Amino acid sequence: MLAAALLLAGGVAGPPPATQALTSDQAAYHRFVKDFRTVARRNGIPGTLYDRAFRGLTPDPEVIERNDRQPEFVLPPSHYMALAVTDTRIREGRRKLSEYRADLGEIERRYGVDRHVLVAVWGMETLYGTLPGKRNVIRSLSTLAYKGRRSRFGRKQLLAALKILKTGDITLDRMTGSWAGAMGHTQFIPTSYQAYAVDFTGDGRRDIWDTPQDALASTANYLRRNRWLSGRPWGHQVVLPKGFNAGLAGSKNEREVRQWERAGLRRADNRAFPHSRDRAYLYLPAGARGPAFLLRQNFRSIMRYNPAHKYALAVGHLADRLQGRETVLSWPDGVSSIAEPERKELQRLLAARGYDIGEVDGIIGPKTRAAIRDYQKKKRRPVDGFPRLEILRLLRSDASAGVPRRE
Ligand SMILES: [Ca+2]
Repeated sequence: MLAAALLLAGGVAGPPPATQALTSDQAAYHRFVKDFRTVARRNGIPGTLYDRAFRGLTPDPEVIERNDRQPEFVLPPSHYMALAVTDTRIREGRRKLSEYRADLGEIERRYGVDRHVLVAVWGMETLYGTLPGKRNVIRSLSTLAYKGRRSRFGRKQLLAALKILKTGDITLDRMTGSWAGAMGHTQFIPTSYQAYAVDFTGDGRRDIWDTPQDALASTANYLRRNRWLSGRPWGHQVVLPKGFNAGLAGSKNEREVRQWERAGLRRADNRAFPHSRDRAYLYLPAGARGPAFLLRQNFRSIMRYNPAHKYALAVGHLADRLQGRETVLSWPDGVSSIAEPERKELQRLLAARGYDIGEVDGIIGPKTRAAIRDYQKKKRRPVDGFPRLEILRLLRSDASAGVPRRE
């Protein structure tokens, strides 16, 4: 009650909805903020800084919602790649390579990490800084910290975030990030920031929020400190010989590249394997009939950034595309062949059937996915909400047959 009263006295915009659940939620939040102050003080955070950081804060309902939400489905690698390595990301990435040519050259010299990989991480994380997340990091992290399944993570990151504020690298109002507290151009969580962020520009501030050069150098430092090998590729798309034993795939079955060569693997682009004494493992994201990849140490480094194969594969593939290598990725279901014009066509056809898909922009967001799922249900197809070529074909044939719109 007291906390709720304090909350209202704190000048929060508008009274909270009069539900008991929300009131007790906010009371619990304010109890947490009060208790955590002691923890922060013990860790060297001045009380004045703490009070300023929490002034007027309430738990962020969207963070609670995102934290509670179970992933509806997991994107299979083929879909993920198609949505990640887009024409826009390639075009914008090449523009950034040219815009930051000199700085990237210096970052490469200092850290030994390939500029194309750095720009690819930047593109994957925030679309080159255009989607950095605009949430108050202290609010997001304290919302995660006070209850729910990420409260340990939230507490640890919240403390780190307060320490960053104490250093003066960033001001409170500029410390923004994603709902999970990932910050800046290349999305560092506070503890990663503390461990790896660098001041590339030499102005005394490690500014990953507004200085892309600091963010790129910080990412290079992160990768190098996570065992990046200078001058080595992340891996290669490969072609398996006929009758190859797919049981040899998997990260536990690492061997020298030349041993894979002897087993009959060759590169998809027919070039020779460099550094053939390095170790690599075989990855088959869509089974034995899909594309195959030999993954090296630098792939593992990228996975330290985000521990998902498909993420690191998208970074590696995007990096290859940025330097003009046209890797051919063919997937059994042909999904990756759905390019932007087809995605827009798919959206137009769904809209014509009465679905609310938002804007026809070629971006498969929540509304388009929901529409695809509904359509799949009606068509008695597996319901996964993905822009398959098969779905586009069905929509086209429905459209030409004049199938009535949905009610
Ligand atoms: Ca700086």
